[in-house]
Amino acid sequence: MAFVIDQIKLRHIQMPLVHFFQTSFGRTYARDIVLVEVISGGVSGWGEVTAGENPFYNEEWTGSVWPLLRDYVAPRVIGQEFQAASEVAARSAHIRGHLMARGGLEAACWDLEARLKGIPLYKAIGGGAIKEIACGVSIGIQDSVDQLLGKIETELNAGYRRIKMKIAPGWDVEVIRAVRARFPKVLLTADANSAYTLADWELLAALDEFDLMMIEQPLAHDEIIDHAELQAKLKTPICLDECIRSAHQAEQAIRLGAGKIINIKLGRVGGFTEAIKVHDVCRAHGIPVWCGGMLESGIGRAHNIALSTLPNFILPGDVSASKRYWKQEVITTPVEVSAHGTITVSEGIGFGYGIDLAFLDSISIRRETINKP
Ligand code: OSB
Ligand code: MG
Repeated sequence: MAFVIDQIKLRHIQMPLVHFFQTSFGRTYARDIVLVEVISGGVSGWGEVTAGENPFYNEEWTGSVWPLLRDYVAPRVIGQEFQAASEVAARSAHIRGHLMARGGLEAACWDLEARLKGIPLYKAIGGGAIKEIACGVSIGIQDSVDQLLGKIETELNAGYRRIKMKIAPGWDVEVIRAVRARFPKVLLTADANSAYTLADWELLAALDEFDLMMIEQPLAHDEIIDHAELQAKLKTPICLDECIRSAHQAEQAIRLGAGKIINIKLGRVGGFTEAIKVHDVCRAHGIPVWCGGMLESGIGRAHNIALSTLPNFILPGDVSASKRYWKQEVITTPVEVSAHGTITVSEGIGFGYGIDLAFLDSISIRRETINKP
């Protein structure tokens, strides 16, 4: 369905996390999130930019997103006629990197298209093969092993199907040993967020004894070749996160044997159009995928749920209940997870949840409207 973007609204919100989240690259207490609203004929589509507060997961951060969208992406899309949301990403393909900023706007256009058609977002992207999303949780580095064990117990009692724990040098082999001893049967994974190098391969190989479902992005954020070398030395499957930014890179990584699983994040690959391509490449090669998370508000969370309905999202993802992150949500009905660890996809129009505009306004610290010239 053709549309012209009349207006783009950027909004920077601040939301404290219920519990800090620590990875190998740092600790986060509160999120600073840029939301993108694209408006066509009075209908709004919403997207969330998944960049972090600092350029530590990748090169983007909350502060880089705003000028990139305002000065480089908005002028290329505003007033343009698009036949479909799938055409939007190509309009900013000349920009190097900044995929999360570009992806936030692209995802907003898919939501807009779904709303203009009066259908749920998951249908607009060609999803719906899966209607009950299997959920895992990602648990950050804690102040003590006891705290970690307590958190894992809480999440398992809540019904989550897979536990991912963050690891880093000094919080790895012995911590995983303690977790495995306490929870011998649980589906367990470890995410290093690029904290190791190939020189650490013996330490990583020592994790083989714990029967991890996968180890996520052990090596550098931009490294595929070293992951291939490492995978050849490990029994544990490697799952790639940071280093897969496109379907082409996914294809290269698969060809080299750099991993056996890929985590797809909407923002990291620049939006739905590329995420679907990554999904399709993996599916064609028999590589299972799962949906990663970036501590999203309800808007990004709802987009992740839509994405997770594509058929190759075989493994439990990092998309979990709103209440694990937020005291109050930006969507009118928080995302909930059933006692058997699933999210039921919403049949509502667009991303399928209402937006609490009054609450959004109350947590917005910066807003800017870009109009058609
Ligand atoms: O590597 O998956 C990651 C959070 C921030 C940055 C990177 C990652 C994560 C998570 C959290 O693991 C997943 C979530 O609960 O949203
Ligand atoms: Mg990860």
